[in-house]
Amino acid sequence: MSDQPILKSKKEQVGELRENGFVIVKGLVPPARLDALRDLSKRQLAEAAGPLEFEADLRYPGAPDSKDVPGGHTVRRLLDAYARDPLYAQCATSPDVRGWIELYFGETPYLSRAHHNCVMTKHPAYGSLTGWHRDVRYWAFERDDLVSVWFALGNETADNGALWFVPGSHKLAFTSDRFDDEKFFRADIPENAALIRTAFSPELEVGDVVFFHCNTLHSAGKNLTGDVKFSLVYTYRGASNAALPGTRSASKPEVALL
Ligand SMILES: O=C(O)CCC(=O)C(=O)O
Repeated sequence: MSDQPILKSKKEQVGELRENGFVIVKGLVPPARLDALRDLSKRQLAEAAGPLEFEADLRYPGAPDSKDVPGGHTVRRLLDAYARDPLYAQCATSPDVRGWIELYFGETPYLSRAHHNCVMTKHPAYGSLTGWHRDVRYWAFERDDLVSVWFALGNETADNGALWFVPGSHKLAFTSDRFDDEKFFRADIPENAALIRTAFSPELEVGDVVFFHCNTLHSAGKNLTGDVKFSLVYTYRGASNAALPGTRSASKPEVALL
């Protein structure tokens, strides 16, 4: 028997995304580019290069209460990755990413610069956990059919705050009372808790990429290790699925992946 991993075709990977709501793709980003992206992200974090989102801006569990207390300037996101350095833009629009996402949508993909479009930095101290949610909660497009692409710039495990997903949850219809006022999926409702028990946290190796649907329920824990975790995240839509005029989703020019 061979020890070689079974490599899935792009078509099979897209099928897995459709079926499960997420799929892990290995080796989509060349190692040299990954090293450069990680070094760049570390540098930009050290320089506190703006625009930034701070943990204290969102105050999720584990975050400081304000910017005026210890840890108040812990960065959660290096925002607008696409514009902050050509290296990030190249990654977002690379032929490999475009080819993959085009196969999923079956039409020209567009990169949203209004959603995600950031490097997430999860810190051991003052880094927060993110509750169960669907990414679509604050987005407004003609259809709920967008895909987020998460590039692991280092290894990601449950210990350092990796993502958890509820397989198949992108296909489920929920009444609004299953979510709280901030559109987090309520873990105190028994039916919700039963679904959450089916969640899975894929271990990511540096360079792994997760594609996940905007309706897939996911969460992420705190970083219990000693090192900051870096992940680059972008969101794409198909050409026929426009952002609704006047919404935040339509607030920034998008990038067509031609
Ligand atoms: O890394 C995390 O805390 C999760 C981030 C996330 O799910 C999101 O920003 O939508």
